[in-house]
Amino acid sequence: MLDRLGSGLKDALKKLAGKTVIDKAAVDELVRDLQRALLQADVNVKLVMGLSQSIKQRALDEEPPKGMGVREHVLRIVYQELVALMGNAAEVQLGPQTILMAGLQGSGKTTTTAKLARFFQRKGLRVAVVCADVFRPGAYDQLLHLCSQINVPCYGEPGNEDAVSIVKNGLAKHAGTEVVIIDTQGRHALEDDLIDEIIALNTLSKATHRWLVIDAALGQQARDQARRFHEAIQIDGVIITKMDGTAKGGGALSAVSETQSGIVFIGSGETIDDLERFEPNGFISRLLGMGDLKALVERAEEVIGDQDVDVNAMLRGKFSLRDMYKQMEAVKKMGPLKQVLGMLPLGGMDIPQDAFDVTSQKMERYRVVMDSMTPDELDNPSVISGSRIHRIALGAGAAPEEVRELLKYYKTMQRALKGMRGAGGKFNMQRMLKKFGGM
Ligand SMILES: Nc1nc2c(ncn2[C@@H]2O[C@H](COP(=O)(O)OP(=O)(O)OP(=O)(O)O)[C@@H](O)[C@H]2O)c(=O)[nH]1
Ligand SMILES: [Mg+2]
Repeated sequence: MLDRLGSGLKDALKKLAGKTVIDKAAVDELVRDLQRALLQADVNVKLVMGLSQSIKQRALDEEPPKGMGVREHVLRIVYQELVALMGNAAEVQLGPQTILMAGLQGSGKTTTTAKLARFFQRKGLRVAVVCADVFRPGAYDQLLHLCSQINVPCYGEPGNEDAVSIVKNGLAKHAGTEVVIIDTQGRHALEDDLIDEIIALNTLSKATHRWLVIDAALGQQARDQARRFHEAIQIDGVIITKMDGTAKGGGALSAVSETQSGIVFIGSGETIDDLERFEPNGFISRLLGMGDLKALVERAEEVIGDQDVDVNAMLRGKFSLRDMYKQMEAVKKMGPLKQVLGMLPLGGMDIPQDAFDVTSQKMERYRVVMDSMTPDELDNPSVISGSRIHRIALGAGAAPEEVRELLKYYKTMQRALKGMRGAGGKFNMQRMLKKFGGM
């Protein structure tokens, strides 16, 4: 589901990036493309219309902040509006707590209980689970089996039909454990006795959190379910499961975001590790192909912070070998260049593949070659002629071919950066990092 929605949204932004002017017609077209992508993902029509309205209005009425191009401005608005559509993320605390799981039959409660146990275990907390499902045959065995894979104790009393007493005993047994997760029974529909039971379990356990598990395939119906459970036990977090298997995930996500309970996690597969923390910014960034901008900003700042590296050199017309040298040093710290650029919201611009085809070993060789250049050669690579190539090669213990190869790589890089600048309008990396970092 997410792949399809993501590519729909990305295509819309790519189209925008390719436009020569960003006028009303361009914004209208962008909004139409966004609408199509969102509606296909089952997002509620009213929500889509609301989002369209705000994007149009803001794109046309709001002045771009000083120094920001219209393109970046519109992109930023789209990003912000999509994040707003996802609502607030619910809190996850990493401390002692009791979590009560709720949800209809087959929604994924038991699987998610084990996934959560794994999540908290990974955070260094001691976890235990209690099986309070007295409805499904084999419920205890199912949970026990999952928990044995991760060495988490699982309390249950197969045969006992009173969920309340099981939970009471289970909590007593695991009184010293930091995180206790209670798996409960599910029914086909919201029956009264299911609701009565969950209320009783909530009262008895004094649960710190009441998390509702919802199948993404429900689409927009997720809203009613979230509301009903919220009325009963004040759900303070929703987990949407099976996001890997349905085209309706966008509907479930946006429908829940309309309720008072935020989304805490997303289930994206059948194995115990297929659980992702839900965070609207990161989620939308990834959908739009922006990668994790925050992580990039932090990494870039680290690099800029402890080295005298002018990141802008990468993107300025004037890009010398010295800039490339510095950049290689920076990139060594930031990670592969391709990955770094992949994190930037370039709207999926095409950057020539060979600009990245440089292994770290090769970079190291290039550095040695550049170390044998004069300052003038580094600043003005155009002065490097045949005889200089031989001198540089000799000094670096390299073959002249290697020097030529380096110069060729430098030219490819320079062209790629110029291209980026052309396609992205006035593109200033530091400024942009700052801007997106602040969103
Ligand atoms: N693909 C996929 N399957 C999932 C996910 N979460 C759960 N499932 C599957 O959904 C089915 C039902 O999951 P359970 O955890 O047993 O659901 P439940 O809510 O405990 O069901 P009851 O105990 O009957 O109420 C199982 O086959 C799980 O493997 C998910 O995120 N992705
Ligand atoms: Mg179950």
